[in-house]
Amino acid sequence: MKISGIELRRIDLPLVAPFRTSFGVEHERDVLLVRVVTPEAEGWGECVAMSSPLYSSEYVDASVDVMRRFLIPALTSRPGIDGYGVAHALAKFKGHRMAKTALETAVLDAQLRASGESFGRFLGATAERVPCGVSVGIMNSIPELLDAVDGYLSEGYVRIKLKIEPGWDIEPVRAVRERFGDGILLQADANAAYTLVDAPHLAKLDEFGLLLIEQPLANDDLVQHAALSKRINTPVCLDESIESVEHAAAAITLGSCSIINIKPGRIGGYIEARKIHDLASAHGIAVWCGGMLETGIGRAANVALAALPGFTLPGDTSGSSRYYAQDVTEPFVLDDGHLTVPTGPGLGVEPLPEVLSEITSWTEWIPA
Ligand code: OSB
Ligand code: MG
Repeated sequence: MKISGIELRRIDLPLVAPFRTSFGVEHERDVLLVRVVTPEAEGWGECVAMSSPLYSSEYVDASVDVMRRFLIPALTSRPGIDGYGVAHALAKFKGHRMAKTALETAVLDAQLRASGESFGRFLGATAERVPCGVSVGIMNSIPELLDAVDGYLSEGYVRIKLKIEPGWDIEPVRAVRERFGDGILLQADANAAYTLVDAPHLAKLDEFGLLLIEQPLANDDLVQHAALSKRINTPVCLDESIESVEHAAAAITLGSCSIINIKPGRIGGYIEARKIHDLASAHGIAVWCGGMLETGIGRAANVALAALPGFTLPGDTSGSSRYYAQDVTEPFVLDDGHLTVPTGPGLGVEPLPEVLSEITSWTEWIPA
């Protein structure tokens, strides 16, 4: 495939409600979209970096800069590039996995649109629809939290994830368990807000029968996660710590986690995501698909990934309306707690042109 050029496009999407985590509050999503143009077809990718480097070191301005100066020239200078070649062509540039994922996805989308194959089929999806969980932000009060959870359960979400931080952990989890009972699938996500000194405190979550606790400790601390795993009964799941298949192999060997949250943007692409899925399956480690408040573009790709057989836990693949009043694509709508895997060529969805032009704040065309 010969790339004619790549368009970068920044859009602003207001969230339906502020989303608060232990690292900050989001009121709107500042999204960088990538459009790869080839003579045969065009393809889209979504960069999941956030405005500030709070979840990881990546942030949108840096993604634009590294794409424009390094990543895009390395792709457009290769006449025969295809989806499988992208990671290799970009490997010499360290980090910036979210930027690399957006480019790889857009190249794959173009390639698959040209060949008529769906993203799910390309990845090896085996399910036609996937069960969906929802990630519930930190709230101002327990009654406010219970109302939010009640609303999501009425909409059909099959699993609730509560964001936690020191001062908002045991009591909100207890309140949700008491109100909604032991029948709901419940888990917590700390986004690295604790240290190993907090192990006795985190052990107080043991009585609530959580599916897992996600990323309790620092991003770069596999050894202490292994120590924590021995001191609490709740299964430890890693998010931020796993940026590659090598990290996943190390975490499995060390016993740092028994479950992995796979977010393609965090690990450099959907092909790397599939490698982690395969490795985890071989070791009996459950995986599920995380999210980064994606628009319909990133959501389509995540839903396809979540349809692989090792994704045995519900993902943060919520419906469009959980995030946005107006999504960039046709909305993903929950049906009996599930989303349907798109079956059209490539991602199977594309931005609605009128919506896109309304919310675009900036574009740049980078010719080959
Ligand atoms: O840690 O999983 C996380 C959103 C932004 C950054 C990090 C995380 C999240 C979520 C929301 O939990 C997942 C989603 O619904 O997209
Ligand atoms: Mg997380």
